[in-house]
Amino acid sequence: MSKRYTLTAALPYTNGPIHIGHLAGVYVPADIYARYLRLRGKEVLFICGSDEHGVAISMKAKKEGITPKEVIDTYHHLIKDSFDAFGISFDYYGRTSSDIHRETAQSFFKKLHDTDCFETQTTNQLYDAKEDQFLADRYVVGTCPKCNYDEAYGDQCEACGSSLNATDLIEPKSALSGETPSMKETTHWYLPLNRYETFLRTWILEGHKDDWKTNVLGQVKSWLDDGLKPRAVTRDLSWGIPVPVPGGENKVLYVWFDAPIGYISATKEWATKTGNDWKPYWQDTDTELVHFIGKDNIVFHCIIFPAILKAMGDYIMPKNVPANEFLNLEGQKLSTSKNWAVWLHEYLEEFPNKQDVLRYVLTANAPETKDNDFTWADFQTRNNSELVAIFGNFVNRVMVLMYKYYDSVVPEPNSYTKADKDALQALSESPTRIADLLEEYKFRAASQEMMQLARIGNKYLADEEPWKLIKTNPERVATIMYTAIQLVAGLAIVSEPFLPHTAEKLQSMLKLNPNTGWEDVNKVSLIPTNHNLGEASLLFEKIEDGIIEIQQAKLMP
Ligand code: B3M
Ligand code: ZN
Repeated sequence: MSKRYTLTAALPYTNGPIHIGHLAGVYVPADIYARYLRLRGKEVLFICGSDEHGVAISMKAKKEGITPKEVIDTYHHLIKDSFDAFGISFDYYGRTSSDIHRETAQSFFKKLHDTDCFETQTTNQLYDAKEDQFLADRYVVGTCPKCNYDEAYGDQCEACGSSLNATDLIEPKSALSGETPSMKETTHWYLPLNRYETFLRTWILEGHKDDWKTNVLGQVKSWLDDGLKPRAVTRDLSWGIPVPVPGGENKVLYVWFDAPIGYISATKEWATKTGNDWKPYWQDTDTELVHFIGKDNIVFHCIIFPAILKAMGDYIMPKNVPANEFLNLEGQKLSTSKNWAVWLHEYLEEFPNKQDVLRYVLTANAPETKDNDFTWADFQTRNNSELVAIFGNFVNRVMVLMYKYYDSVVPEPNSYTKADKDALQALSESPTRIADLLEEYKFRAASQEMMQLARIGNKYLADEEPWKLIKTNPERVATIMYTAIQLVAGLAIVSEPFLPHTAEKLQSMLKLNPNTGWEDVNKVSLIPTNHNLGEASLLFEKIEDGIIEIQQAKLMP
């Protein structure tokens, strides 16, 4: 394991709220990994922030008749607050409209410009004469030349992930007027990605062929095999970071040039606020940099941003980019515009104190290797038959019996049977099993390994039936209850990355020593004899059909 970890999560656009697709694809896995590394005592910097430039925000502002600044302020605070309430444990959450970000992004551009890393090209670009607006990025929609998806944008096709030039689109239409665009000459600065083809091929396709996910390697390989072309990194737009060199008047940085630099500017803001140095997190080869993103962002995090960092010279490359696929909702693609989504801020209002239920369901069904589906029925089943019936039931029975038989003071064990030893063996193995999976970003499997420990505890108690022995064999019951409380304590630790709110509640119920760490779960005596336990309270509650029907009805048009 490395000395230091810089973990980044994709900066959400401030043109709308966060939904379960963002959570499942990016933020829950990133948070699980950050919490796990902290539990292992590692130095972790978990960075995110709002992505506040780009055409999507200008279009939202135009549609709502407000300014882009009003749009970003509304959604920056809504998004940040909902992440906080959900328990996504960023160390810092910045925003790309900040001065420090503008200065950082402009300094990147200026250095690359002054060291001849750019080419300038004067070309004919798509133009909407009616709106007197060049049509870049989401200002133009058309058919993707790669996969024929008919809602591809000027810079990217979200269906196949391809990065596009607007002039590549088939039958382009202005997203502003619906008109077919004309062409107009303009000059931009281009990052010659072709210069980095050999570097990228060696670094990724050879260097990471065994430890990067196949879906990521597959996309990178297809772009490299197609041949990389120079990519415009400036735009004829008004909303964005001004181009800081002569000739850049009325032009701004392409949002995907500036946004990833937002990870670095947010790190600088964090360092200033905490009295730390930002450089080790981005320029020290002892640091492990991991980007958590969705598959539509692979090209920007595996090709374009690494090329920018390579050109800048003294930056580290990401150790991994474990991009997830997409999450669908009730069998259909999540859609902001069609309001076919479960919004995080609404979930938090309608399911207060059930953050961990959604975390668990989104992890257990995570689209790690292929698109996957979220259904409210599955949400209810996972809550009722796993979190309530296994995890919650096991913990509650142990705590209640401890109170009933021993007034919540942990008894002295006597001789162990094979069943006791098997249960304690499973406990001692669980942290390594879970850790091995988390180290490979297999969060679904890791969450099931954690749940398996609860299943083992639940079955152990059901098989040993202490309630039938308490009158005839109290010595045996003492050993059973001592063994069972060790499993409960182990769960309180290994569940923390997945179910942080539940783990916190359970650790205080157990009055667990706050210094108990991941490594301690390997030992048998997590909770010593004569330890005073706290009061039991239910960790989860059943979700009734009616509650689910309300959510399903909300989705119906
Ligand atoms: N704002 C999110 C998206 O493409 C984009 C990520 C930026 S990460 C630097 O939906
Ligand atoms: Zn496509």
